Amino acid sequence: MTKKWWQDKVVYQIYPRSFQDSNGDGIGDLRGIISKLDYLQDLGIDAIWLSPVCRSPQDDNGYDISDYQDIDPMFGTLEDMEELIQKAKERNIQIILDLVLNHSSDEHRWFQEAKKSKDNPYHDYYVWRDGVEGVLPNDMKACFGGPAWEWVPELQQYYFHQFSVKQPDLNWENPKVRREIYDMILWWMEKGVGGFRLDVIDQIAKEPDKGITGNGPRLHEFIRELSKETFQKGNLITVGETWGATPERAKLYSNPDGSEFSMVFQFEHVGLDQEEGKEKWDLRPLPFVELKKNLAKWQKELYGCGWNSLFWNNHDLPRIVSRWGNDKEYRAKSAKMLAAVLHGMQGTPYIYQGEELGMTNVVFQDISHYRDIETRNMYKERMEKGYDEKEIMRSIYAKSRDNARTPMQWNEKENAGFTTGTPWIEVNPNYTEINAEKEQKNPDSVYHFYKKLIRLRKENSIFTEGNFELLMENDEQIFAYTRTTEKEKMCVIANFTDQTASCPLLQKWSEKEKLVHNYETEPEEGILRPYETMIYIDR
Ligand code: TEU
Ligand code: CA
Repeated sequence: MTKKWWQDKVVYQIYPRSFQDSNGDGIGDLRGIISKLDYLQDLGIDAIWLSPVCRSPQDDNGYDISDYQDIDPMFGTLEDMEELIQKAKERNIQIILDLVLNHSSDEHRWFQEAKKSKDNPYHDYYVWRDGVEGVLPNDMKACFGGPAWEWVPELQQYYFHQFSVKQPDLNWENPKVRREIYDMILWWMEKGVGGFRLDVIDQIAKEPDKGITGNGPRLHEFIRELSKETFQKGNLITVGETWGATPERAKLYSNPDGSEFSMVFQFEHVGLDQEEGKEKWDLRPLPFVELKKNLAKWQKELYGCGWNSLFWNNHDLPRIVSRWGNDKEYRAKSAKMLAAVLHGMQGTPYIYQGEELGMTNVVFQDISHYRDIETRNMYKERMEKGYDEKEIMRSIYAKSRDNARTPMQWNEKENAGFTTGTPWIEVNPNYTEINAEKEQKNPDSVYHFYKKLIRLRKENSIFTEGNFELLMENDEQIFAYTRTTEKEKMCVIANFTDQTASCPLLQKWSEKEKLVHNYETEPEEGILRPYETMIYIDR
């Protein structure tokens, strides 16, 4: 496979409302991001994936868009966006926009029109079924709880929504809808954006009468058309969010011929610590050996015929250091270990804001402090079903999306330097310990470890090209693998536990050049210390 220009890039995800507030209203905004571009340039990232900033009633924090061609006043103006694109470009940073194409807001002009009458030209932009009040077309459920159908008395019809009632699904069967979407994307491309992240793109080809949401029959047909009409006219980085991806499908999404996207987000690994067949709230300990085998499977399957994205975190997931590391006595060590394991693999690394500081999950006293619609709905639903409240809060502490959404911790001043006003969601109280200023000053910090990994990827093509092989696959403590090219071999070794672990690999590798290590001294006699990690290279 010939190398693509974007394959050695590293992406940083910004959740705008929690990144940096510039005007004291407690909500992060575009001018806030502009003021932090130097920070991002110092870190060394190549692109910013910006969670949605378009006009939105914010029912799902911007994933409910009411105007795709305007910026929400809460975040700034179109001019601010143009300035951000420009100023980022000056630092060789591209802006990747988040396209939410499966659904719009119910406050979008299209839906407002669609609701007026069955023969309104916009009616067929959404998915409707005739019916009788109280008798749902079928028993499909929405992702954030409740039925997937909402009754509109004026029309004597139900509309379909896979997410909240304020996120009606767009009807991709309608060619007019698709054309509107393409024109909108071309408009953004003209503004100079560097790419797109496609929200729940594997759910656009739904067929509700057959109970189909993800992976509908026409899915790849729609995506290929979308790609041809838009992305292929530019030189972009595109990534599809696909919860239902198998390796087979991922090869289509990220086909090197460029017919769909550059790469794909797949989520198998982040589902491993939940009870099988249940919800993410139903916790089970991480089956470590399964995690290794799963990541290895994706490395192997896409080698030479597709492209992985590499991530532990995003705005929907808990903080990785709290989840699979140890955010108490080994916070920095385990954060670095997780970083090394991820960045050593083949694919495009995504760093979620604050991950590079080793930011942790938050524990709020009670449900009133939580803002996320998914968390709040689940709490209500489970309380009604009679679950124990302590049990519910335990799930929230482990998995709530708000864990990732507390404000970015910049310094030890009030509100972590995020805002001079009252933040829309409380700051994690550990900001005096964990913040960017402190991390940048300490050469031994998580921040500097990430910075080094990013640089190494640029300097060593083996990170992008090397063939992956999992070692010690049934070992319960060690995550180890090699990457191999014709000329070089690299070995990533990591102890995933807070116990020491014997590692025969050290004998062979410790004589080689060491690229990174999260302890200052050498390990003794082939024993790894808690969360110890190193990357060796044999040139
Ligand atoms: O997420 C897709 C999605 O399926 C999520 O609802 C996911 O199941 C959940 O967050 C896991 O906790 C995307 C966006 O990333 C998310 O923020 C949006 O809420 C969702 O789409 C709807 O647009
Ligand atoms: Ca603001």
